[in-house]
Amino acid sequence: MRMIKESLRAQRIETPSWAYGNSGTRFKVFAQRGVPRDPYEKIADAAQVHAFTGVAPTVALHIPWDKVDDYADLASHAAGLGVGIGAINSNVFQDDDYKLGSVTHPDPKVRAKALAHLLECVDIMDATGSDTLKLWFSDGTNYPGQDDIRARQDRLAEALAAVYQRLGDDQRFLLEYKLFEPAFYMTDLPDWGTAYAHCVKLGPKAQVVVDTGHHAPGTNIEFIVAFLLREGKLGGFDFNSRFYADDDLMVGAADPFQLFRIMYEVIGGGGFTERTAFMLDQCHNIEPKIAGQIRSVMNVQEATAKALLVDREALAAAQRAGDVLGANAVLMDAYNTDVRPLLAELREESGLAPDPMAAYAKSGYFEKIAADRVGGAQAGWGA
Ligand code: PSV
Ligand code: MN
Ligand code: MN
Repeated sequence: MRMIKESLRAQRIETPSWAYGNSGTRFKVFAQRGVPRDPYEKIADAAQVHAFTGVAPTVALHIPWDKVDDYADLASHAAGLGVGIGAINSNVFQDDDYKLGSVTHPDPKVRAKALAHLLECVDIMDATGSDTLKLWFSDGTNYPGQDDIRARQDRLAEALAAVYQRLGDDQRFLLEYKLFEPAFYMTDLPDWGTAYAHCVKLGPKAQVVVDTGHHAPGTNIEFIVAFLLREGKLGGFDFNSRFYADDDLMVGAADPFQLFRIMYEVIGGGGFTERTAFMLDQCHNIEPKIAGQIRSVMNVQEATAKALLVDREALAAAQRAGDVLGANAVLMDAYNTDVRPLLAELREESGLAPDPMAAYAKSGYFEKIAADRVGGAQAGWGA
């Protein structure tokens, strides 16, 4: 139990700046009271999540949603609040120029513009001390014949190589794939295999990030995790839940068992280290933002605790003996354990309140920001 507690205490979960702003669907963005008006306030909210959970010490930025004049100043603001800047997320999907793609666009001028943005993101990493760049491309086509699939792969490879060249010694990029949306016929980076192949060609500073909402229904995500870890190519996660498509709901809400299975593979595959980025990529359309993030962090902690509880010796023995039911029972025993008392105890041992949700509600922070902040900003996504 001591080892399990130590592992849980060392866990690091990164929250996304865009989770704190107003968001919604393409039908409606619901404005909430108290949402941040600028990146400085988003970071202040992220610091609250860390203050009550103790395991969320970094916040990811999305550029240009979090554009500021002085990124070093933003990083020191974060440090002053007890958090750091995590992954820098690029954005080559919201300009009119990108209608037919960004780095895969048929027009070299648009490709050059997209690449310049990606390189600017590395400059922002330098200024903030971030070591991780996250690349997601909305590139793809809507109709067969619209553009040449292989030529687009060549253009993608060229851009990725240029970004890779620009990375410093301690920096890396995480390449994100997504099955579909906004492109509906063909996506240029649709799956882990495509992302993996590009990363393998480039080298160790290119790794794959698994966004749990980016797969076809029924996909065995833990298999992907196990495979990528085995190849040294799992860079991290964008955690969220989905019922249908890229729903961006709170992680562990739709399928806590899947989250447990993923964490089980992470731990077994040696991925439970600081080299794996455990990030949330969620939008809270109808629920309160900070509380939604706290709940999500707790869901990841619970899945992790259960995965750590698996009796791996008993499991290996059952597997060696070909005991199908016995092996499954070992896994299910861990999953069915109520780990909430363990986590409450752990928090108290670290000087935190045992129930972060209740402690945050009691803190009065929400009432304060609701009174202070008028006209909060949109997250940028889901408009
Ligand atoms: C795309 O759906 C995505 O998952 C990428 O990570 C984006 O940067 C993010 O959503 C924005 O919410
Ligand atoms: Mn994502
Ligand atoms: Mn997504």
